[in-house]
Amino acid sequence: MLNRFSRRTFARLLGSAALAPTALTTIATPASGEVAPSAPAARAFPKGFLWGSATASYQVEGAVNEDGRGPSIWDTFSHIPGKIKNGDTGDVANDHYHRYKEDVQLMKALGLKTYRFSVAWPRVFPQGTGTPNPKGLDFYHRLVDELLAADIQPYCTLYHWDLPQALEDKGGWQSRDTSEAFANYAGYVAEHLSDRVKHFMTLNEMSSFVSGYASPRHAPGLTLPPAGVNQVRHHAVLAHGLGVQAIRAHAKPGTKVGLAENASACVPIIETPEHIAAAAKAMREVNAGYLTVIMEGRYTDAYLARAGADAPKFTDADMKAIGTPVDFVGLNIYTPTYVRADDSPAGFARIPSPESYPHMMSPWLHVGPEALYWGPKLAAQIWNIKEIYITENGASSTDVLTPDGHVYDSDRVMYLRNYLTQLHRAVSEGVPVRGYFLWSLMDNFEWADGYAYRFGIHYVDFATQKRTPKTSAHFYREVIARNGLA
Ligand code: GBH
Repeated sequence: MLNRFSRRTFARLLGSAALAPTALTTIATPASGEVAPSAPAARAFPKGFLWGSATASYQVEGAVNEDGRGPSIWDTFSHIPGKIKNGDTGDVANDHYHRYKEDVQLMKALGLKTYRFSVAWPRVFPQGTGTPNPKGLDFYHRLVDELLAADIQPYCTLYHWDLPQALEDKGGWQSRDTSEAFANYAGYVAEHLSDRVKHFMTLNEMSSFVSGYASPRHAPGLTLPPAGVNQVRHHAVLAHGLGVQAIRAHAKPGTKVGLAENASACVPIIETPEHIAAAAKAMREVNAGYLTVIMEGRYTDAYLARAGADAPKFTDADMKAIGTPVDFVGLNIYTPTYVRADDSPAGFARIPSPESYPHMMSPWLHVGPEALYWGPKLAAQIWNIKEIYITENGASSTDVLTPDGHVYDSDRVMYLRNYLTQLHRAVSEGVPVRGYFLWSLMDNFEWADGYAYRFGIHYVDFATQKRTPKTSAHFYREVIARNGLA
């Protein structure tokens, strides 16, 4: 699996004292006879490719009771005994609310071109609707200013799952009013930040927060019957559509609007024309309740047929709003959905991952680098998308801090190199991927898994809040500096 660069790297690693931040230049400095650093990277990305990293409000901010923030469903949920591994909560998390300047310096040291963060709705509207709380928005003004001073473009997500508890008390995403409330909030934030933020994403991973109404793992932890879940899903896509319209109505001209969606990235099991055609069919149908309805403005016949009597209730006006054209599409891609051609009317079948399938520390995180090729390629083809970002990609690991203060996360480096190689394959063919956001800048609150599963390229000691760059941070810094993989 290791390519030439990595063998060289690891050979050197074995012989070198350590990958200390200073020693790291050792990795970057070519030994005599090797390619000079000024030579173009062997697997170069297009000029101006936006290398970024991502986090989300509840996962990093902490400061849950400060400056008038209202409670969110994740505050409530994480305080229910037994819901989160080790009884963890996001009360303090990475204390990013107070340490954002230091964190922007981490980004700067990496050479990030862009950073994706999310706004906590209950900071801005503590009750979800009604009177805004200026102190809450001030934090994002400070953060955006700090990013711009460091020459890092802010990409802003408006909803990364921290619904104001006051709205949940009135039905949350079961209620259509929540979709309207979201649009109001989104328009308000865009109005105030769009003089400096040029890219907004409405919702992060609709299927993930919709799952909070179908299973006990995510907030609010309800288990509704299928009709209820389908209605929640409809309200999610409706919130997106109304949000796009509200942002356009209130933002400065030139503001771009999209979303960050974990559409299943369908991968043909074998790269032959028949399996590729099956993967394209699957990509539309598997994502019918989310990305497909947003891109097409209608539910597919098969989706409605599958739902039968449990289909969501909707109006023509809803569908028009949902299908409001977006400026870009963000794809969060971690795992592949393998597909094969078959003779069924659908023309495809999904292949579940065998028990033995390689995965990262999170059991769901199956490793399939081709997802980063086929995901954006098929999406661009099917919906004629002109601007795509990989809004998340990354890996969880055990990440042991060695006594000499290093984290040699060779598993994450291998994961990233293999995925980025497939992304390179896509952009080389002209798939319009403009940027990539690595999840995550630093270890953080991993929802139901608490702080046990680490996704960062910076190690965080949650007792001291010390951040330490892992080997993957040094790897990523090299990728960014060379705008390529070797
Ligand atoms: C993203 O979710 C999130 O946007 C981000 O906040 C998160 O930290 C990151 O990825 C890493 O997880 O546990 O079997 O019920 C990734 C997609 C969808 C994966 C929900 C986990 C739950 C599977 N996630 N899924 S299970």
